[in-house]
Amino acid sequence: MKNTIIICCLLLLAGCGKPTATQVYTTCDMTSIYSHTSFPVGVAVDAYKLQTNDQYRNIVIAQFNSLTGENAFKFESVEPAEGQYNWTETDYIADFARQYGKRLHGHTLVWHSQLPDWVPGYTGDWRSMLRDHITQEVGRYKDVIHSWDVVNEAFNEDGTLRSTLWLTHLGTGYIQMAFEDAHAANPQAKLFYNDYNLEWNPQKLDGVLRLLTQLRAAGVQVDGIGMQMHISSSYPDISLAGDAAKKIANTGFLVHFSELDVNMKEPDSRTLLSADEQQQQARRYAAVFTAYSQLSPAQQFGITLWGVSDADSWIVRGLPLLFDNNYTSKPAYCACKSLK
Ligand code: 9MR
Repeated sequence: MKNTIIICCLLLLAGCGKPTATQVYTTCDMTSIYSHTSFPVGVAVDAYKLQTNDQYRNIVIAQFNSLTGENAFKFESVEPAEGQYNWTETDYIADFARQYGKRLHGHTLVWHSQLPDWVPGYTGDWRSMLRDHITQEVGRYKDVIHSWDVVNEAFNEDGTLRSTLWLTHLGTGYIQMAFEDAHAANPQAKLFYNDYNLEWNPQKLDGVLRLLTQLRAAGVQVDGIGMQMHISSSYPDISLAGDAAKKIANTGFLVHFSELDVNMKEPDSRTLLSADEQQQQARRYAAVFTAYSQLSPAQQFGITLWGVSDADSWIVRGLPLLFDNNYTSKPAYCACKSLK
């Protein structure tokens, strides 16, 4: 009897140290998120909000050590008319990064979306047009942007190349051209390919890895892959994302969780999640940060949140970010700082 009691006590004690599936995230101190991780933690920013919204600006300054322009650096914003560049917002973000010593990641040089109206009907030399755009943009921010999403979302879900204007006018070599142009404009910059669903769709990931590996073998500089990580409260299983990230890392590329948010798919127009939903979201964030932290440090480029507060998110009614509409931190914020 005595022995049975001792064994029971030992078993209970052994169980104490194990993380429970129902860990509750409540409050935490407001020290920067990145001081709790061994990798950079970034956020997508908007120049106008940085200028006009103090709460937004203060959170960006205090919490993150890496920035991505959410829309400012896209083709449509930067070159609205052929050869005529608008650097107002990009310069603002670049100056902000310089002033506060934040890493700045460039997003994005070549994408089928957010192209200005003049591009689809362009009748000149597409090769020169692409080169000029990349050379101007990468060259201008050489001192402050040390990494770029050179090509964004160029693959279909089945791993084949997406049919885009770039493919139509420049052929399958356009991805190589873009990486070469970016490298020529800033040989020091780390160059990324960025896409969504890589976290759970192996067909798509394999297509991307096949092409990027070929480019590397041909001597083209390709440094990393951005897994966007627009995930929801239930999908995908984070272990799938962790496996995909390891596969990328094992192929020798840096891994960037480049646009992380956790869509809670609010059916109505509530502006706050219930306590249960907040915990559910927090556990998703904790799992993502944990999976990322398990990558080899040499392959970790960092995790970037796709916006500051729920009010800033591109997802309408998803309440997907770390701060609520009033810029108050959510349990998800504490979950990102709970890495052991
Ligand atoms: O968050 C961005 C949103 O404000 C823009 O309206 C949208 C335009 O397409 O782009 C959003 O960001 C996208 C990113 O540039 C590429 N991956 C998907 C992101 C969400 O749509």
